[in-house]
Amino acid sequence: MAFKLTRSQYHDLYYYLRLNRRVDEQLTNLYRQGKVVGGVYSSLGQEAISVGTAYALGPDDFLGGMIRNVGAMLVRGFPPRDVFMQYMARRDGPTGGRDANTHFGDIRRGVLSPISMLGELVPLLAGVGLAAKIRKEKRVGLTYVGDGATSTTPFHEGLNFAAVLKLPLIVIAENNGWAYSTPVERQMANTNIVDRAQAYGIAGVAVNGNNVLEVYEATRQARDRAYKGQSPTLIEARTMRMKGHAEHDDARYVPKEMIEHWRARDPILTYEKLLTTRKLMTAEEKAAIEARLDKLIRADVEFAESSPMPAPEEAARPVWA
Ligand SMILES: Cc1ncc(C[n+]2csc(CCOP(=O)(O)OP(=O)(O)O)c2C)c(N)n1
Ligand SMILES: [Mg+2]
Repeated sequence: MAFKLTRSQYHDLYYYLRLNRRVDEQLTNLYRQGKVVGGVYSSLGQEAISVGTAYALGPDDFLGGMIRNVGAMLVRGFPPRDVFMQYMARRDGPTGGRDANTHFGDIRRGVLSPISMLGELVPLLAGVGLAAKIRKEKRVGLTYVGDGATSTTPFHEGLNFAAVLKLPLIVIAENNGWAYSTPVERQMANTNIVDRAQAYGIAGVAVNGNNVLEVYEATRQARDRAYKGQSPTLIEARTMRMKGHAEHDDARYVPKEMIEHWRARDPILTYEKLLTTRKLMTAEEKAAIEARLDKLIRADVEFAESSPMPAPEEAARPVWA
């Protein structure tokens, strides 16, 4: 690794991977208890991408995530209670029950709210890069697209715009094999998304999206490249969507062997093994992290569940139009 991590940074990465997984599991529980308003979009198996990319950013950088990037929001400092309240549409949640799932952000945390229309965050984060360039501020904009989202017009427009102006932009293409029930080979003729970087004339890197250190390293390098005004970067992170599109979808169209193949490459177990082999985390340290998570998740679920539903007359108040 070109960027050396301290022992406590290795632990941070582990903490956020586990936090992402614990929040995901909790959301599934709340959904099955009928407490979630709307769907639950799992990030199971994709945690290393959200965590590794967000952890590689600096405090002044911006990111805009999609529904599976809750891990990135946790790294940027949102507490789990915000995620739980948002999914349950509670009064004290980030949007006070007006929007659902991960559809919230906070400029002070450098987090832009997701946009449902796939690909639209690419021109938006290119705009963040353009503003930074004009103001001569050291700042990069990072966003995510799924394999399906790479077929959209704004993905092309945003990336081409950033390429021509050499804007500080990083686009993470999460190639998880599926866009709803469409497999990647029915989505594109060339399934190497990273090849498109060459067509735009920008830097492109393909990484194992289930290896948090590889994801982190590629993003750190992309950030340096962006700061120097050298080139935007397209990072293709190869992974697998381990559940259906959302909790209501049992993914019966996904071959079982494909799930099994990737289950054996689980990003958290992979990282755990690495930390143990390299003697970077003891069994006691691991247990202490899990105990900290137990406490946090329990307290935040309790807090979220005791937040009331919003008052009906408040519904249209802080809404734009
Ligand atoms: C422009 C646009 N078309 C269609 C949809 C409906 N839609 C939401 S998610 C989704 C699949 C996305 O697949 P992918 O980009 O691979 O992301 P993943 O769900 O795998 O994370 C679709 C078709 C949308 N939100 N926006
Ligand atoms: Mg996909």
